[in-house]
Amino acid sequence: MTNLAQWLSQHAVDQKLASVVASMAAASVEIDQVLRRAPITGQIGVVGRTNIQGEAQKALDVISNDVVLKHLQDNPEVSILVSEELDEAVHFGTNGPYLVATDPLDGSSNLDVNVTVGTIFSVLDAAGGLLQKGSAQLAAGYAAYGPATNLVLTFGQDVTVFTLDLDGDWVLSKEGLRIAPASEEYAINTARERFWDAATKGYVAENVAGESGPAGKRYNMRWVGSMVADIHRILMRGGIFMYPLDSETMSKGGRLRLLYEANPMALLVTAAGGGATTGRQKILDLQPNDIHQRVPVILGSAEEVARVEAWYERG
Ligand code: AHM
Ligand code: MG
Repeated sequence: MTNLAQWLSQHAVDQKLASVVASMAAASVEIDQVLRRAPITGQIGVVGRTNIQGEAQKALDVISNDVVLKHLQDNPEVSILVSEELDEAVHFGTNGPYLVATDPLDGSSNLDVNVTVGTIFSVLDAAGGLLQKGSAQLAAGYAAYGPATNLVLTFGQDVTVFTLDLDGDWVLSKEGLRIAPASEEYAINTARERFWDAATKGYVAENVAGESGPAGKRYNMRWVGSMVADIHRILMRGGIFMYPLDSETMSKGGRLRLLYEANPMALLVTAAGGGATTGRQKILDLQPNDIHQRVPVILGSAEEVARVEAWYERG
């Protein structure tokens, strides 16, 4: 069995960068332990505050953010932290070469029902400043807290999966993960259909038509409502995840956030051979203009993403 520390040293990952990934992995172990006991400790529910996105913060959002903050503050290689739960970027006052952008606990509306949630992170060169394109990411990953807790990691080339052992060790479980190019599964919040644009409507209608429509095959729909859980399923067995720009999210630019949701997931999916687009532009090529900027997100199996892009080209 190979653990994360051994894997990082075997793959000659720069030691400073490896330490940042190790800090996020250690924070995720701690968050995992908090989540597993939350119904006992009573750490469920909202804290009565909203974050800068105007969303109610859950107790576990705040706790998870504090855990990540503590681990990164203790790592001299990190000088800047951007978090979904913090209005402003935090400058640690060190010369650490790295910036970390994170959603400490994504999918937190699922917490009270014990559904998989996750910690998403992106590592960038701090010298490049706060607003860097996703293509500049040096590493990205997420921890998915489910029946098993997984750490899914990329340095831009390959995707590697680790599983949390009972003694708190991340054990290597899969290397060279590839997303199946073809799939019969799509994930989108269909309750938003009335807000959709023509491309989204057209693509989903083809899928719903199944074998009797132009797609020529039957589809299934799966939507957890927790991005980490949906993307994890797609990385494991193919599919497409869509949170497109629609008439309701238009004024905000989309639903999901570029720096700590879309970009790290786009790097992972792309490194696994999939596609990641807004519909009109590659997510990794977007120039951010705000640390909490929102964007449309369409990612997953290459053939499905190409079909959606073709719909956008038509319109
Ligand atoms: P969060 O960061 O506040 O948890 O929001 C992100 C979540 C994603 O995990 C999920 O894909 C999406 O928002 C669900 O949105 P909706 O409730 O509109 O289906
Ligand atoms: Mg989130």
